[in-house]
Amino acid sequence: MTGRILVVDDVATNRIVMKVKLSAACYEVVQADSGADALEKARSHRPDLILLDVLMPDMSGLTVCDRLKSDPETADIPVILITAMADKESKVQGLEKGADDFLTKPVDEVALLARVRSLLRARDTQRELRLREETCAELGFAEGAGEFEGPGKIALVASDAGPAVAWKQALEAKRAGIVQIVAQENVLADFGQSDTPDLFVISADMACRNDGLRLLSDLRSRPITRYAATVMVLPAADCERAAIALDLGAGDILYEPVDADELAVRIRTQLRRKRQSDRLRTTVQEGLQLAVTDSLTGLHNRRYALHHLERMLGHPGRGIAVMMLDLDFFKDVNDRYGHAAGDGVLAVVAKRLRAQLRSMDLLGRIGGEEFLVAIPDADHARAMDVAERLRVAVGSTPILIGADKTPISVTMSVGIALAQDYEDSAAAILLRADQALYGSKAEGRNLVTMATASAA
Ligand code: GH3
Ligand code: MG
Repeated sequence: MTGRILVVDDVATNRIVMKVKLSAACYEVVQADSGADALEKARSHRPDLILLDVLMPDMSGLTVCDRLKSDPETADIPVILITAMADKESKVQGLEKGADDFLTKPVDEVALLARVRSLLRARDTQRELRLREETCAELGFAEGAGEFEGPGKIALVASDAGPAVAWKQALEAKRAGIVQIVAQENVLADFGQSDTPDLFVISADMACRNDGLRLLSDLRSRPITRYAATVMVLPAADCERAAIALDLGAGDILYEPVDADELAVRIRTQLRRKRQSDRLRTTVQEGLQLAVTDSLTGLHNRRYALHHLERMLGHPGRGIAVMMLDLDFFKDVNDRYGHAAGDGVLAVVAKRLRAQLRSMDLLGRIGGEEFLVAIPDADHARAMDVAERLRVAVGSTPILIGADKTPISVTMSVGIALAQDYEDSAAAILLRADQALYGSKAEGRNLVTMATASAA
């Protein structure tokens, strides 16, 4: 992994020591020797991460952190505060100002590098999601809904009930979220889709040493809990396993004895980050959904349908029937009942078609009043049978439109082509289906026509 790291310290020796460690791990290092210098370089060099000394003559690291976090240009850059004195007050203060971690000098190299990796990984994910969100936005898809978010659901999994009860009381006193204590053996079995905790606080050691680390891997590998935030609690100064926990995907780590204030701020940060990622992920998923869907009928759109047809044809050994369906004299429907009524008819037609097909069949709206159907595992007889069913489903009963339920009758013509061999390209087979459709139109409409064996 590469990344650019801004090292801020007024003492040159400290900067150089840090630079040696980071360069050895292949990071690019930029240095700043004062608070003012740090603010300037954060903007001009766009680092991926900032290591920030707390005690500096011109400006405290806490102030620098505060300014970085309130400037939209630099707010997203993770910050690790580094200090000689590890008093609780400044630690909690720093975390509240938006710092991602607080390390004490002399900095343990293994712990530092693990923390750097984990923060850069989190940032990469955010970036990727944001990029996709921007793409969705540029393509004109809706923004993710800014719904109200209730309090976070927090699960505590500890070695024995003692510490868990104490954490629970402290977190509830701080209104950190809805807290429950979960027994180690129940964590993986207990949760369904709807009641998955947003965040797990896990002791590294439970019934056996490293049980917490194993549990963390399990949570990260299961679809239901994969995106939950995790905070790992380790014995004091256990930097080595802290590094392992971070590399396994823990969002944050904390050492015993657990300080309630610190736990509460760290949880708040983790929950905030998780919600941001959830929101981005939802937007991206909705955007993707919109990108392949026809908004009037909810069917796959042309782009998706044609692309998917290519893929279906790419799987040899299965007979595939491709059908072009076109409503008859649809222009007349619009002329007579209005365009809105026409839209309503198209939506109902789509529903009727869908109801006749299996989920593995492809159905898309590929033109105004033109649909594409592709059915795997279909021979001549079955294709004719399905097409006939579709034709009847659309044309046999009038469609009731509007508040007064105006009955509108439409019929549909169908052209079918069977994929002849593996070489049959989507374009060739669509052409044959289209020619067959033209045949149905020429013969009087409301008909199904099968393309002759080969038009080639
Ligand atoms: P044919 O039987 O030969 O297919 O006759 P037709 O009138 O259906 O065919 P034509 O291609 O002449 O006209 C298609 C009409 O479909 C024209 C257009 O007004 C209508 N149409 C296309 N897309 C939409 C749509 O999204 N909504 C509505 N309401 N009408 C549409
Ligand atoms: Mg038509």
